[in-house]
Amino acid sequence: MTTISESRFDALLAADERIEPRDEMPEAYRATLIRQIAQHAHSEIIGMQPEGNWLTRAPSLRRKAILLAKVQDEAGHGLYLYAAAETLGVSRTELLDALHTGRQRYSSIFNYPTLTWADVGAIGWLVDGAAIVNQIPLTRCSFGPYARAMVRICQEESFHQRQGYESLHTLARGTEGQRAMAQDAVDRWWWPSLMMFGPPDATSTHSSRSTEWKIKRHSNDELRQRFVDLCVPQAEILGLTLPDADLRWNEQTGHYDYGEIDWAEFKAVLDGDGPCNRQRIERRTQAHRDGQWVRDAAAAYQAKHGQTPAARGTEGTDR
Ligand code: FAQ
Repeated sequence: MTTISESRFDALLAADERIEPRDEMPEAYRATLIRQIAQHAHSEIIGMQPEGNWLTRAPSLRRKAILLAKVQDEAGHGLYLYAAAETLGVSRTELLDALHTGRQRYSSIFNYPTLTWADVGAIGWLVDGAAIVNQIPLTRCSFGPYARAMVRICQEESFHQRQGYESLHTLARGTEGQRAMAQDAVDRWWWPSLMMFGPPDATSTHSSRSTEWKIKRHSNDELRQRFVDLCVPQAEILGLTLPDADLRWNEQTGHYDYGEIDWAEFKAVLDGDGPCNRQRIERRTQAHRDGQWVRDAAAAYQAKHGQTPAARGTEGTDR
């Protein structure tokens, strides 16, 4: 039986209007949004770690300033997304607890190590690049706070993507050693970047419902293909090779064909067995413990003055 609120929800969806936090919504819609937005927020703050690893070793003051700003941007994206999730009636404390205890996920990509400086460029080009392709359609997602967050986040990520590309471009045109380092980084980040789009459509558990609810506008495989098509000419300009012998233009489809993705590796990373899973969560929980005094101070201020300090939201900014 359809209730009145459900039919209003359906009418808003059919009219391509936004669902706002004040609107009644099916519990499953709320739950799937909390899952996705939380996973996205967690990815942003865990994503600070691989790049943060190079802050003290950036090769010049200019590169260091750019990287510092990028890592801080990721923290901002995380906070923005936690705030979007909070509008669905869940607290940031609960979400962080779910991350720390493994009940919620973060993107598989951040379980890979950054072994050289070129990895920072490869993350900007490929990881931010994949994130943008995946997230631009989310600016039209049916849930208002998430869609609006995506507009701002994609703008910043476009900048991140360009600085990564420019950094790799410089290395690729540098000494032989720098070129080799850039190629090695692309070799290691290419396949994990394709995995960021999620499992193949045939095994994607949430896609059909999320599409009906207009959270997802394109399937995982469609967006993955879009990303491949964008990257091939960009790699040619860099003068670097994408590590896939099966990559070739297909006249019939008007797209690049690409090789088999190692889904066993993706599953292993999701199950906690990627190269850096344990290290990432340990670092995150340690940072959370280190930030306890900040949360205590904010709570004491609130108790004394009856209001939240201007720095409300300090929780979760630690890394
Ligand atoms: N990693 O049924 P589907 C960034 C899970 S931010 C881990 O297809 P869905 C910024 C999925 O949760 C990058 N798990 O799922 C940055 C589900 O698990 P469950 C983050 C994954 O939700 C850049 C199961 O597999 N961006 O990069 C992944 O419909 C540089 C079945 O999958 C977003 O999160 C994965 N890659 O589609 C920061 C974008 N893929 O619940 C620092 C928003 C799938 O069955 C440096 N999210 N799973 O246990 C989305 O668009 C969607 O959630 C998808 C997955 C497309 C990721």
